[in-house]
Amino acid sequence: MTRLGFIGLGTMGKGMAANLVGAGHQVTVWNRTSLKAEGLGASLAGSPQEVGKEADIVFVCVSDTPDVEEVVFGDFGAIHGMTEGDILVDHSTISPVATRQLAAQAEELGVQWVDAPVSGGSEGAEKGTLAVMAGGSSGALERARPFMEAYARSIVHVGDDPGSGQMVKAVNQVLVVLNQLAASEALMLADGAGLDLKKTLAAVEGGAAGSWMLSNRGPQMIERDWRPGFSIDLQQKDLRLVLDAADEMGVPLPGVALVFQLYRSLQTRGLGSEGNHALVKALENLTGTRFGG
Ligand code: NA7
Repeated sequence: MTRLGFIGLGTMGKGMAANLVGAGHQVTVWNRTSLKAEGLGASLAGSPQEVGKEADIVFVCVSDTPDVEEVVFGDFGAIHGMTEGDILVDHSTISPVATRQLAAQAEELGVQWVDAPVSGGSEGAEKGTLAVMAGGSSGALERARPFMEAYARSIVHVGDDPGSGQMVKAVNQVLVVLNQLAASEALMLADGAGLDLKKTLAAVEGGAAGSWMLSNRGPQMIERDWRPGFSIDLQQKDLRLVLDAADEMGVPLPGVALVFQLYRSLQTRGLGSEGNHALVKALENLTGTRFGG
């Protein structure tokens, strides 16, 4: 039986780990805040290193590049417990450039690295319907795939080069935030016109204007429910990665740059922990009006 490990039980990781346990797999977990492992039904390790020792495949889902470096290569990092032939699947969204370096470091120790960021929000993690964009060795991905199917509906190998998955996630985030801006402007217009927002949404979501963002976050926006499926702070971290990558390549992304600044204005107002659909509040702040409710 393949032994699994999971490091990082945040909004995304907890749902994913719960689905692995629910599918009957043997899972050893570690989270910096150990309380979050309660009720999961997995064995709790004392360190990421212990997870590495107890598992053949280690999944990681933490916030940002330095956090992955810490839980994998830090003093008590997972890599120190892993052995040749083990696989590390990184579900965090981090820098594609750093991913190449981390994968090379792991490779030197005989550990294969799959960069496999996800999309689908907390709902996707809980319901097991995430979309995974994976880069790195296809052999390693195929070994991990049957387990990942516990929380993912779509798992696409996008390239053999480490970091390809992270680069596709950058592409994904361009689409996510521009859809979010479109949903925000559209609902502001409908609200300004005095339209029934729920009926407006129902009328347009099935046509060419439909999107996951509109159907899933539109109703939350109308209710002014700003609980995060994905927080503004993490969204902003992703946009920084997108803009850095685009800048390096000389690709202009004017729409993303605008959304980055709008989210920045919300962070400055102390709203970084709200959901990314609170983007509409940046538009409200332009006019001093209040949307929906
Ligand atoms: P959350 O809900 O903010 O969770 C972040 C997780 O990462 C959580 O388990 C954190 O532990 C953990 N974390 C963050 N920094 C560290 C360090 N330095 N060391 C150990 N553990 C750490 O984020 P999401 O679950 O929504 O997203 C996770 C990733 O998927 C992110 O890259 C997204 O962009 C996509 P804590 O519980 O705070 O102790």
